[in-house]
Amino acid sequence: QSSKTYAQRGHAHQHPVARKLFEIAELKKSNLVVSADLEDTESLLKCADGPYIAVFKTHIDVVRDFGDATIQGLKTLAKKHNFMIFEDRKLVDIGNTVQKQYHNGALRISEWADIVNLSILSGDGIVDALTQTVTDPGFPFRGERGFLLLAEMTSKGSLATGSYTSQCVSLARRHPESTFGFVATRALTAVQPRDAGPDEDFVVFTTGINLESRGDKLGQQYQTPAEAVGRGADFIIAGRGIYAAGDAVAAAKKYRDEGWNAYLQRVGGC
Ligand code: UP6
Repeated sequence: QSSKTYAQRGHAHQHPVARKLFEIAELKKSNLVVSADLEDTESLLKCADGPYIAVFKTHIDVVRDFGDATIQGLKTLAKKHNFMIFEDRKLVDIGNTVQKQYHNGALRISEWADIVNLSILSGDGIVDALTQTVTDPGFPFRGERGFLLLAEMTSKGSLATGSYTSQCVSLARRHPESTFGFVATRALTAVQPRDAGPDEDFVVFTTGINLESRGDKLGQQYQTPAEAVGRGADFIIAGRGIYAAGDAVAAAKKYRDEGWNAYLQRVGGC
């Protein structure tokens, strides 16, 4: 895990999305990702309309009235509050298919999501294909889009372990122009460290964050912000802990403060 500050990492990072992400985190003193698994545009946008969020994570295919108003609303709020948008789409298919799912298509992910995540179950092809899409001279958001690999999962019995996880690290190392980090439960720098480049700095997003609960009835497993950051999370992702709380704004502030204090402790800032 990194003991450098977000400011230091932001200055040095080769990926523009990671640079912007660290800049936002530093400015807003927030490493909080709100996972807004809400099912209509109005609730989704209401959840995004707050000051504590560094990244707003969506599952856009659960929004029953998804359309232009959803996209415009998200973009306007991202500008107003200075946060990035992460579509948790977990793309997984062959290269030719994911290109269509990511760019254009029904969800128009490339148009509004700064970040999207991929599962590498299908092998290298998915990362090759989407890297081609975002680096194509005709792609309208060149330099503004980045990928995370889904290297581990928080659900009980997850198969994203062992060699699957180390393959994610190897693949990310081969695609620094598009891929800047992982969704994982811990820092993965210790995975095959001999292969690591000198300036390697993967950004770790950790799901399954909750202050009140250790899990749900469907196999989700939680850790606290402090536990996650202590294991190497750079950005903590909380869903129901925030949006299902009585006062979601107060809950967001609480998670923001916990995540930020844990980060300060890790980098020796308090
Ligand atoms: N998510 C996980 N675990 C993973 C990957 N993704 O929980 O390994 C996603 C879920 C959900 C969010 O799809 O959007 O993170 C967790 O929500 P919760 O905090 O309400 O459990």
